[in-house]
Amino acid sequence: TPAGGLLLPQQNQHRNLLDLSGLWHFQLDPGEEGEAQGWSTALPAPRPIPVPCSWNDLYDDARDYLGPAWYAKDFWVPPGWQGQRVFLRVGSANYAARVWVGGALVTEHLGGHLPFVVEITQELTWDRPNTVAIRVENLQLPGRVPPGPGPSGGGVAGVLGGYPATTYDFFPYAGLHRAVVLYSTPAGYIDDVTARTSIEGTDGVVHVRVKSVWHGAGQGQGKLRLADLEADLSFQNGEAAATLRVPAARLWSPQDPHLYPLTVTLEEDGRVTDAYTLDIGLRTVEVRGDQLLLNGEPVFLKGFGKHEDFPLSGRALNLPMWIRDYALLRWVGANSYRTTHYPYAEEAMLLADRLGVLVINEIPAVGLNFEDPQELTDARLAQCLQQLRELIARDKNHPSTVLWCVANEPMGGPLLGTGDPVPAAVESGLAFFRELYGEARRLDPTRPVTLVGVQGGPLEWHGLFDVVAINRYYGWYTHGGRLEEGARAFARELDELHAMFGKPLMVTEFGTDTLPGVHATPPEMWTEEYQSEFLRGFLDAAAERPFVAGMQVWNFADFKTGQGTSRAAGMNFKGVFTRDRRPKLAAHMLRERWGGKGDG
Ligand code: GCB
Repeated sequence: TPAGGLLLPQQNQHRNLLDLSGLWHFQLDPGEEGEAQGWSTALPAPRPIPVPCSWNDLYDDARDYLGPAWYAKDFWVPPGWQGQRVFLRVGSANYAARVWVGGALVTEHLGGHLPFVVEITQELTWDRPNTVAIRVENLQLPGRVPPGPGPSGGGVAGVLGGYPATTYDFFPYAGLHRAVVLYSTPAGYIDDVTARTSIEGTDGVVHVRVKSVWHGAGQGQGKLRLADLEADLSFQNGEAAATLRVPAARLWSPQDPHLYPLTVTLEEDGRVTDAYTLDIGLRTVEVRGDQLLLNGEPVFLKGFGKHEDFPLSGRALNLPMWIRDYALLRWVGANSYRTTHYPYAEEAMLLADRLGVLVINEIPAVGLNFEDPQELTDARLAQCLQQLRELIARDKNHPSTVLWCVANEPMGGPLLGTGDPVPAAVESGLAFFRELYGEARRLDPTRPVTLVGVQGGPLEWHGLFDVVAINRYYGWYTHGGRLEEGARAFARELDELHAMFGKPLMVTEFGTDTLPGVHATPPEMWTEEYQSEFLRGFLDAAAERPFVAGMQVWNFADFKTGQGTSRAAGMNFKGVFTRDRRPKLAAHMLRERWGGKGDG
């Protein structure tokens, strides 16, 4: 088993990669009989399913299904891989997974949206096909993250109602949402690379730590290479570090998202035995006073909260969707988004690096409620810590990630100002978030960390973080139909929060449900005019306040939710684009305001 690195697998002259995406066998297991019946070697009545894909939109009986389901596929390992170590990497299994190869249980993993890896060299056969079986189970349980509906109800979504019941406001899509790949490495291999960048004068400084797994004594040599720069790596107990200094560096920014390829090699007896290349960006992010700085200059995040959501493919990697979404971000003049409410596909992160998009990168901690019993809170903390470690391991080298976010709208009592937060819940949350904040900074001291707060929620929690991030719906969930009053209440709260914390402040959600094609003047709730005027009012209030470091509209596009009385047709209609990416009136307003360029 690897030491824990989550490097994106790559093909080169030392390593191999085989993507198992495509058609797999699939079977629901409502009676939970698959393990006892040996489904790990063959499914008795399989239907075809694509991987990656959510299962929900494909078969009627799968839509609202909660329970285990099995995926299976036969594969050959290319003969040229013999003598190498072979690993299986699952990009995302939502939610709990167990994996068998050749009928042997090889690993288990809890939590969607993040990859896991297991070495399967010993389990493979070379003279006949191998079988991989993955049991994916998607129960909404209170001790998980995101939690299933618990003793205190269903969080925000509990208030909204909804079927299937969730603590969050999006459809509980499930399945193998990203690629399952096989890859091979030499016996001694590069397991992890951490590149941290700083700026000194006009130099870009790259400090690189490498972890390797050696078949010998854990010592060895290697090299770092970036353009024509080179440094030696000398491993002690599998670890080595070196620093490169790039003179007259071309810094990474949304205006010029320049990437430098960084190559790490291992050597034995002067011969290169393993190599790994990643593209890095030279840039810094920091908070100073009430400003967020990128490369030492104040930066403002214009953009959206998003979802990985599209008809039929559900929450799965959908490259056409991503390419279109990046084109539309450019069209509308946005420079950022938040990965609401879970980590997005690695391909999306690579594109953000390349296209110069700033990402607030969030773990799947949505629907936390600190009125629940302490043992649930403890179980959730353990999972949040695991998800944070996995996310930082996966995404730490992406220049596009400028902020880690450890939770969305944790609850500590009544919602939306209908009562005061509950003191014991606030205390419990303080201990929880102090720990998460500390872990994020320990794992990655180079990026600020935030928590996204709900309207009317406990303000104390924000004090632990580098950036104050808030979701506000004055004019929608409160002050309905009264846009001006809502905007004034919003502006007042901005000033209060600034006086209270003196930190950069971001509005990470603000928006209204908007049925495309429905119009009214004067604006009325649910119409395109109302959305456009609501967003304008919030943007105006923020524009007068230099401590506001970002405005992200909720949402980029309409998205699927559970069924309920407050979500027409099982959709959240707060998108400025429809689910099939057609602009509403607000998209044109934003484009004018944000100086959108290009033709999408
Ligand atoms: C929120 C949540 C988001 C919901 C949104 C809404 O505050 O963070 O997940 O979808 O409100 O539309 O109510």
